[in-house]
Amino acid sequence: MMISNRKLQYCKIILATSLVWFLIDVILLMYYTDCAAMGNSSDCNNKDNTKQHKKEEKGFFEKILPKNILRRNPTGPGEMGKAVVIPQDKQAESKEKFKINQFNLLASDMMSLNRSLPDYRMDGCKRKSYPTGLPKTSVVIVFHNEAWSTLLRTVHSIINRSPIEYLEEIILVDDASERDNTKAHMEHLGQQLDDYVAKLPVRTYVIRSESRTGLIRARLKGAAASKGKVITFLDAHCECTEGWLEPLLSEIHKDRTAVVCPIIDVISDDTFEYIPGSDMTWGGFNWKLNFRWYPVPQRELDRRGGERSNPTRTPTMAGGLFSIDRDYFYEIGSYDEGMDIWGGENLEMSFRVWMCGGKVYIVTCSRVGHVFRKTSPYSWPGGVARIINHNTQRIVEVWMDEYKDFFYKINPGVRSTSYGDVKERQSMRKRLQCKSFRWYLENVYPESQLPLDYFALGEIRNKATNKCIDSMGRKSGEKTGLVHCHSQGGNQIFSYTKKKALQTDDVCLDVSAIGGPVKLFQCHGLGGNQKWEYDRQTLEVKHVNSKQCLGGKQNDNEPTVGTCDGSQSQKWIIKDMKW
Ligand code: LR7
Ligand code: MN
Repeated sequence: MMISNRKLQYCKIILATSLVWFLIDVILLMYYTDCAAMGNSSDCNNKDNTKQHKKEEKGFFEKILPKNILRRNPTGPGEMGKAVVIPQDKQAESKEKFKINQFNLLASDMMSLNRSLPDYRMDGCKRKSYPTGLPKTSVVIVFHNEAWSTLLRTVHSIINRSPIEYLEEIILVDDASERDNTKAHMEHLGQQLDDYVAKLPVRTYVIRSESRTGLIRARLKGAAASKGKVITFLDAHCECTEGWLEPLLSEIHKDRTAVVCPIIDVISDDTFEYIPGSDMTWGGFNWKLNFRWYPVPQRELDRRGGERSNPTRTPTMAGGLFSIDRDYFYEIGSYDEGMDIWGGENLEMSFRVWMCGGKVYIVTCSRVGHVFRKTSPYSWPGGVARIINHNTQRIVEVWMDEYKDFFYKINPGVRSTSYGDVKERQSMRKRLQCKSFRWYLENVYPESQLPLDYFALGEIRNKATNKCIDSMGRKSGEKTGLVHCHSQGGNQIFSYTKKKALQTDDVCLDVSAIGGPVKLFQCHGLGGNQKWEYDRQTLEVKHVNSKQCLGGKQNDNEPTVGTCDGSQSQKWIIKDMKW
């Protein structure tokens, strides 16, 4: 085949252009391929700072190359969000180091502080355009004994993936990390950290608390120092992805009473693989007031107009990652200063914001990764239970009105923990003219695990055996127990709800076959296999679908269902029936 001269000329031009582009690529890659685990190396430090001086040049390249190409180093450990593979001869070391932070520290240290991540956003998000002139944010990150590489990767990911004009500053609050002989591996959180962050291209500084205050008061300290129009809180082991900030700021720009969270993706505590989370979950809680993810109900999907890139209204937030207008943060009562160390502040803030006129959103176009740990690495002065019971009682006493019964009855031991004085928080609630908890359940969270109306909240006692139905602390899908009644509540607390479910915590008595078994199953609120008719005259508890009766025999340690026969074994006392 003949190729015309003109075509040949054309090919040459294309070839030459490609070559130039290739060379630019190579040069840039050499420049931006930072040292893996550059952590302590001052070389890398300097390299980072030269970015600042070469800003013009970088700006120029950023215009012609997409950002993610600039930072791509395809061969490094963990790049593009992949799992880090620990070589055979380092396995033992990795296991040993896991204990320090309760995540694979060696894997984190092997990765670049600037590791690349794919752009996980939905198409609908990539197409969105945001107004210019969004409010600036201060980013507040509190930590106690955090690792260098996770902390600095959080900081780098903010700087790398936010429009610089929206970053007021990054404030690191060191909640009295233990830089002493016993915790020599925390030495990096002192002067070394100050020196490192001083050279970053965004104003970043460390505030230190004299003594351990817990994350809630540490955040208050950071917030007090902040200068931005917006405050963004992050945990100290996060990675922000491309375009995470604009959608958050944009929602606050539209409505200053919006408290906005990104989708929280999972960074594996084992391999540091970046695993995108679902945009179809929202925040809820159970009777014990543990925060839980649940599927977004159809009602809310419809409200979003079926467009998944629109923000989801969420009943509660996870707590660690969110942005809020700074003035609004204070207007609405910031945080409860009486809360210690860890836990509960996220539910407290969620209830407060909704009940006092604000909104809580998950902004599905914003994604930030977080290292989820199975256990916590640090100490809990006075014990985990004491701290959590203390904080949780402060929530229920201030916010939950009569619905606090659920919490107390399922946690009978809690009352022995003191929770300090909540008068100030209660009068703040009055001052802000906040709505009732019932209003919250009706309007914000009708799918809640707390039944809005119920006939009873207590034990279910069998007449023949005098034994009680007991969840045995088991999970959804497992059988229920029938054991000696201890009258202490806890696992023997059930609610007979207005929807005629027999519910304890977020599980309901469920029968899916004639003759049983009686299992615990996630409550769906739709009746079906979870609907029971209690007859206060005959004392029978009839499973509506199967028309069989709940029964309990002396030698059985679980309740059964069978043909209704009017025997004592099929009679039950459901105490405290309200209607
Ligand atoms: O005494 C302490 N002082 C601190 O500064 C204890 C902790 N901290 C710091 C800690 O170093 C970390 O940066 O506080 C931050 C949160 O503690 P983590 O990471 O040990 O706990 P977590 O990830 O389980 O925390 C979740 O629940 C907390 C309840 O108080 C907070 O709301 C956290 O911000 C929250 N984290 C998230 O929402 C991220 C997603 C997890 C989920 C669901
Ligand atoms: Mn965390």
